[in-house]
Amino acid sequence: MKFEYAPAPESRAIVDIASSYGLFVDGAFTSGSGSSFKTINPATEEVLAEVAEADAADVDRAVKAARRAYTRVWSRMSGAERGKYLFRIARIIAERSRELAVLESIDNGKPIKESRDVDIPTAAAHFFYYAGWADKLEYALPGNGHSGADPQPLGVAAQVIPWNFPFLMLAWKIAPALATGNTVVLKPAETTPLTALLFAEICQQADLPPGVVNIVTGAGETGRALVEHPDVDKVAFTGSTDVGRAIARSVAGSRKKVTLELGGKAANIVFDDAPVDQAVEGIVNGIFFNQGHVCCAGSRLLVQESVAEEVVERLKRRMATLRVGDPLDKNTDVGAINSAEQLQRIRELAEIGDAEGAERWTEPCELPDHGFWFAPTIFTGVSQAHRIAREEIFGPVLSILTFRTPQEAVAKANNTPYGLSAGIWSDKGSRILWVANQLRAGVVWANTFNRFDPASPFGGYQESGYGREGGRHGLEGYIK
Ligand code: TXE
Repeated sequence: MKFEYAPAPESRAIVDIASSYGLFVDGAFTSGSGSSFKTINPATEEVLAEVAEADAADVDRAVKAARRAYTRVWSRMSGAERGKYLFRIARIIAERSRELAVLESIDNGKPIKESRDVDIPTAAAHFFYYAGWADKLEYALPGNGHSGADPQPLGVAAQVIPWNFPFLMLAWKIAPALATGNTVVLKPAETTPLTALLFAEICQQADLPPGVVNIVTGAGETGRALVEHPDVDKVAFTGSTDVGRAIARSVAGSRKKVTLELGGKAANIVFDDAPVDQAVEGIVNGIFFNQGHVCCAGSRLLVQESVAEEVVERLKRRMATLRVGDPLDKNTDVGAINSAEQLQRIRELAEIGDAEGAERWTEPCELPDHGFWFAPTIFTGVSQAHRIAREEIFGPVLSILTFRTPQEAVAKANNTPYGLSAGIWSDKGSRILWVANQLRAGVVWANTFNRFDPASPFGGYQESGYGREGGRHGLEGYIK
């Protein structure tokens, strides 16, 4: 495994990062209450910008702006007109995709080949997809009365998103909300606010009516003020299970419709008849894509005992070829961990794995002492009782367990409080179908992993949350 850091100044030069940013409220950038926080480049610890921290009064201004825009403009507009704005936003995202990708990699730490080929194009695809829905939802003209069966928007949506896919999560949240006629106040995560602020600029460029999208930056307190605001009709949250639970409690009994997309501990199940090379690629993609900061990461490998040794050996050989380092280098496979806190969490859980008796393996890789880095790591000899087999690590750490029969694989895969995703690797269609039907997971991939499409619904069971995002099902969270 190789660590490589050769700063790529030519890519850095295509983004223009201001020294400070305000909030985006009612179509304009404003300074807010006066407090601010710093966002840093996790690969270097360099301060990128000072960003306004919204307090409850700022959040209230943003919700009021969203309410005004909803009542006066957005809910009165025909779906076809709303669709035009969404198409325009989608086109601008596609046009500015290089700038967005570089900014995302600088603020988040993810490899540029991922932000360039996955995050930003998939975000644009979400806007294109939901733009297409906007004029296919209503049966009566606005103002001419609706039949009781017509889908109606909810009103103002409060949306809180995490740091692992900052721009893509924004698209997952904002595109269906606007298509269905809602207006939005969105809070990006405190470690990755920059692409959401660039999106605010894109809204201006698209001439989106003021107040339809508002961006309030800040940490958990800002998020709390937003989701608890009494004039919010919908809460959409992606983040940790603990915060999701707190939000569900705080809005219980109110009129707010809630969707929660929380953590996961997905099983990636490899049977003895699986195409091994393909499966190894799927394992690597499942856990090392985006440094493992993925709610649906294949963080538990369940491999059939008869092929376990071979699969683990091939996996180690493949891991030896991974390049860890500069997120802006297009050859980088594994970038920086997003924050010092997340790095600490990963280190602690890996140490718990050592203490519990699992065997840690990582290809030697010299990491620098600045920036936040964790080399791709696997644990063998893991049992179901181990904390590294039960808890979400949210880092490039794979726990490997074995099984003998398909029944045992299913029992182990389902032995988790989560239920977001799973992967199956086998050459036998009947086996894939049988296993997929037994798994308690919102998304099941067969002979692939981490595939996303705007037309496919995504979401979990149990402690992975409720509601679906993406596809036709993604509209349901935003209509009455
Ligand atoms: O999440 P938080 P953190 C998991 C993952 C990770 C752990 C902690 O296991 O290690 O959570 O990450 C906002 N009311 N996931 O601490 O705190 C916060 O500002 C309203 C899985 O970063 O949940 C940010 O915008 N909002 C996950 C967002 O919630 C609040 C992705 C997520 O932060 C709030 C991220 C509050 N009381 C972490 N407190 C996934 N499902 O993909 C915080 N926030």
